Amino acid sequence: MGKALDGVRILDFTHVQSGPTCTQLLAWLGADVVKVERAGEGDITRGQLRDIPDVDSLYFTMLNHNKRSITIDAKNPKGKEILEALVKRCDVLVENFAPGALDRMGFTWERVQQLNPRMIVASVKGFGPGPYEDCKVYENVAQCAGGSASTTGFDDGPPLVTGAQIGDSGTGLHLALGIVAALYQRNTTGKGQKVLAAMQDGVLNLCRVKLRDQQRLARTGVMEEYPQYPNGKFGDAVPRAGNASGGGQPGWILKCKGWETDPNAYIYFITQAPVWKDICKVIGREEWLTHPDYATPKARLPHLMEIFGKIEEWTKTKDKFEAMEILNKYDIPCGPILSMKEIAEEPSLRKTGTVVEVDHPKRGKYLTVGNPIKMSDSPSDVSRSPLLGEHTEEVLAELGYTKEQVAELRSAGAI
Ligand code: CAO
Repeated sequence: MGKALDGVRILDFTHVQSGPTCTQLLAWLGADVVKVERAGEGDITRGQLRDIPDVDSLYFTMLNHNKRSITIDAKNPKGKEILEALVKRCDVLVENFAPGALDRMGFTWERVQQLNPRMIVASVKGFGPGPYEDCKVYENVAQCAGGSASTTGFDDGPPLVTGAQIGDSGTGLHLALGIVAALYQRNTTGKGQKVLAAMQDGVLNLCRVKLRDQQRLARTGVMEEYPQYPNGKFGDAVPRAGNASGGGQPGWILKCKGWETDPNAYIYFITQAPVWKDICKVIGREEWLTHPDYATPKARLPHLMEIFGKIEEWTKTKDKFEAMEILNKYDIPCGPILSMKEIAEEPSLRKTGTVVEVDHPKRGKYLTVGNPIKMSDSPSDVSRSPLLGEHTEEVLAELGYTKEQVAELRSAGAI
């Protein structure tokens, strides 16, 4: 079966996490992704957080599936020639260098356009145009600058970063969408364009409900679904909401049986109004159904923490899976707090290809996250990440280089 992006050629100049997430997705959708790396070290993540000496790290392997790797020294004149040939041949150049690095290599937008007017140049940067546009940025900087950290955590604690890599992987996702849209537009215009996804913007896009709340707070001075209501204080900026639900349905994380020893014996519990009757029944608090403090969603708002405390008395008597089973019978929305160990071992995720076992010639078998986007006519197979420069000769042969020329390039330090 064909793939959605069959025939699309990507010149992949990405490194670390944000850019590689984007090009990995495009590769899973069928694009031919050729990753350019420097000979010797390659993408810095190959050597970071290694669990096996001298073997590409999981950090690298889990972000670079389905790609080919070619080593080119972009600052060597002969290396530059190879890159120019690749620019002419490819549809998209994706990069996430520090600001200005691609220009310093000689690949300005104007030069790329000269070489290939159909080329789409897609970039991740930390910030868009403005005071911080020249800054280098990593994940947590973006989480802090995009509004996530100030709105994550508990009211009495410091700002918190989240484990979900919304700055890097989140921005890579945004960029991938921009690239696919630019490819689509090129069908009618015949021209490439620049695509920029700034990490601050990507994080803010994912935090848009908090900008919603900022405006609600400015207008009303209070947000009734936040844990600060009714006894705490609101300032002039959106406070940290602990585990409160971001939507209109109050929720909280509650202890389950075993919480004393198991850090993940918890469940997320949502007191959705249409199932309130069932919640009261399940936890044995039917008197709440007629009590004026609990009977309606509005009446419950000032008592939410007390209500969750009472529900927790019930959840503490069940393990998280038992609680799920009981609550699901009544369509009460809830979710177990799953550890990474539990996720790695979950058979249904293996079955859908969301968690995949991959074989690597140097590290052996390892687990990775497969393509979370499932398409009925464009299934994704996950193939291992390339070794450094594994496809250099193959790609150069496709560009018309002979074996002798490849040997010359090697002795000139271009590849
Ligand atoms: N041949 C020759 N030179 C190469 C090369 C190649 N194949 N590949 C990279 N280089 C050079 C670049 O040209 C650059 O050189 P100059 O500084 O002389 O122009 C140099 O390598 C370093 O690139 P860099 O500045 O991008 O790398 P860094 O490790 O110093 O910074 C990072 C890393 C991520 C902070 C920076 O790239 C960045 O801010 N990127 C944009 C935002 C981003 O994507 N951040 C998330 C990263 S994922 O956590």
